[in-house]
Amino acid sequence: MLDKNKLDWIYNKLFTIRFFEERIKKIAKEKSVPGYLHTCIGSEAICVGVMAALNKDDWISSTYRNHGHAIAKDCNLNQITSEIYGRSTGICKGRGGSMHISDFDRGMLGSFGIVAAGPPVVLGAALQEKINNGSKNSVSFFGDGAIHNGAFHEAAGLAKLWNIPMLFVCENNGYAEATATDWHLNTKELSDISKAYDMIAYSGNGNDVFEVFNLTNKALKESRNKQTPIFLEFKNYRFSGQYEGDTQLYQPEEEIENAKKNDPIKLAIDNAKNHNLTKDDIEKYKKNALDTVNSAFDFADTQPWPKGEDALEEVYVNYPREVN
Ligand SMILES: Cc1ncc(C[n+]2csc(CCOP(=O)(O)OP(=O)(O)O)c2C)c(N)n1
Ligand SMILES: [Mg+2]
Repeated sequence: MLDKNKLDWIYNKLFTIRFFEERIKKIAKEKSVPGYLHTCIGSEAICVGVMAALNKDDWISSTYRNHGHAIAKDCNLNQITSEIYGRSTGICKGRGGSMHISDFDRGMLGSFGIVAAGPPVVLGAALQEKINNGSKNSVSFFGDGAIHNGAFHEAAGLAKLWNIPMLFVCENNGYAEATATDWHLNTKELSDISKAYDMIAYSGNGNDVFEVFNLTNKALKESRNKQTPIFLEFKNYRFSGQYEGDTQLYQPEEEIENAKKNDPIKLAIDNAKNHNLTKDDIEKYKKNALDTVNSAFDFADTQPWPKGEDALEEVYVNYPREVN
């Protein structure tokens, strides 16, 4: 049985991510923030279940569908929201926007708009841990679409060759942009791809936060004991479009309705009684999460914009000339 603090954390995070993304959907319709917005409704159990198995300073990488990973990695919600609003108090000082939330202090090595850009970065972090006898875990999140990208294969091949303990966590949400997974897959099961690298692989129900948590715990231990990478596939469903504004005409209504039966938030609520949680507990989690989300949006909306004269700060190269 999980202890109460862990359960509180898991349920608070699940609701926070869902309410946050629902609010993002609204602001996307209003077109009140710059840039593309991608929501992770349907992925909450993967974000929370994996992060519940990690320590606060473990390394992760994310994708453009990153809000849930950042929230579950305990990045500051006010700063995340400010970043999405492009404000100077954002987690990357408003320079990255929604798709580029990173926070090295919390092990969030980056969110990448480029598909499969994360695995090689996390491989580097994990290699460094191995060389320095470090104890931090290393986990790269990516989508089903990323398994066709060379960067994923390079990272997978090297991780196995160098005996690097790390997790490759694939969120198989049924779609890569408008292409359904069974249209783009050239193996019977997605996780079969790991066979090319003789890599251990497990698949789990990405809608069940407790299954995700248990499988991640098991994989972390095995990966460390055997000094080997492990591929984890979590199956779920992408309720949102590829981006906010996507008409989703390619996702049959019946398919969406069926997937709703396994909505990760619904499953977590159904599961609450098995963890001795009451309806009151659930209501408290919801209220707490909604208050946190509302105050983050209130905060972000009042924050100052970055100053033009700061545009050349914190870039790789500062040119020794005045910019007018
Ligand atoms: C290297 C690269 N190729 C193509 C794209 C365009 N693109 C953006 S999202 C996407 C689909 C990725 O799908 P998946 O990995 O399943 O992630 P999901 O959106 O389902 O979370 C593609 C091909 C890109 N961003 N980067
Ligand atoms: Mg996908």
